[in-house]
Amino acid sequence: MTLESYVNSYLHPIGKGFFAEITLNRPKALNALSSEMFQELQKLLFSFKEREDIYFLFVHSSSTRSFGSGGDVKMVGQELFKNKESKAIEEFFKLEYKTDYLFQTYNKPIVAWGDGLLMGGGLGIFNGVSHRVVTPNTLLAMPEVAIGFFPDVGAGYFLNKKFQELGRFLGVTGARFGADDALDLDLADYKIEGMKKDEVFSKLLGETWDIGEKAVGEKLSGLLSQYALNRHENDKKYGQLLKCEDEIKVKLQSNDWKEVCENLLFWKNPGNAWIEESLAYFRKGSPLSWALSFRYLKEASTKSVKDVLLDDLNFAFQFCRGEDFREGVRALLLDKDQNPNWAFKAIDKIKEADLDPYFENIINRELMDDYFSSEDLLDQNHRHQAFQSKGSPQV
Ligand code: QUE
Repeated sequence: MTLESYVNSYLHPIGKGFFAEITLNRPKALNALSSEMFQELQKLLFSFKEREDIYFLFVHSSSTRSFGSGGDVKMVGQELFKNKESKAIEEFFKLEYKTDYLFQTYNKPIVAWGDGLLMGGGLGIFNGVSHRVVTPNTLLAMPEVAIGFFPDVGAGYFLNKKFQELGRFLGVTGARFGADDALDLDLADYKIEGMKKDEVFSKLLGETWDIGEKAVGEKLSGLLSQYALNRHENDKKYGQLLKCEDEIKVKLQSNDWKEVCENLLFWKNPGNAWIEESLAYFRKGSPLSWALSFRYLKEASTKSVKDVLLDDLNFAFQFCRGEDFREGVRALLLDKDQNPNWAFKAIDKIKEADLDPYFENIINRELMDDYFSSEDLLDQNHRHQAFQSKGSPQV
């Protein structure tokens, strides 16, 4: 392939068929995912879907530094300064969450090699696949509260899968975590040394895959398990989160966002360096984002992945109308002064009535539901129609 773009693909012939390699290749932006990249990913996933001669997909990054650092929120921030009703923003979030939905519901096994940064939008894609590989160098996070946003890309679904209080701790603080925590919380399936990638790849190329759809997934599981690093058999509390499971649960167990945020703010001397570090990330975030994120994650705990992604779309548009998201992107990613001027300076200034409007529906949910399930690549039927027509009643 001579033309290098942000998303590259290659069909590797094996036996009578192929496996499809997809490479995320925007290393200068640490693979921040743009609208064009989501469109390209959708195009590839749709074209491989119906082909019986494609056994499985392998998604990875051209750089060991990052599988994905997030969505291209720099673009979103820049657009927000021009026009809060920007069509480019509307299209971006529609494309992003539809791509997440496609990965979550794909009909073929997908191996994702999640080395380096695995944050925000990158984690959204990663979490949708059937075979999730992390390495000892993987650094995961849902860091959006730092930019006045919320844990999106299906986090209401995947952070709630196992140990809900621990998942919510990650979403509300933006804490960085590692491969072992990801395995503990069912956010990854295998931990393999990063430098084994070529060896694993060659192994996959040398195998027979003309064995039936179901057997392909099982065979992949077996092969990846052979390369996986063993966890200490007798030490279930291997990751950081499970080591502090009881303490975190006590702080996060309330249903009341204000109580939980205060528990975190006033958590003095936790006696654990990882918790200290996580609380430092938390304190830098937007108080309004803490409150909204906690309530959002809590309410998402019983929802399907599609409902969560449709909620994400609605919530993202609500955040675009507010002030903190634009301010957070400005302070951290555009001007880089690291000094956001948040709408609410403290959690005790926020009232339930400040949160309620964010939970009102402003999208045309039925149309967006259809859009998520359609293979309409050019999006002719859904272009710029995310919103309910002005003045229409809330559904
Ligand atoms: C919180 C975030 C993001 C972030 C930093 C945060 C995020 C994101 C990026 C990012 C990183 C590198 C880039 C880029 C964006 O940083 O979502 O364009 O080149 O995408 O503290 O949520």
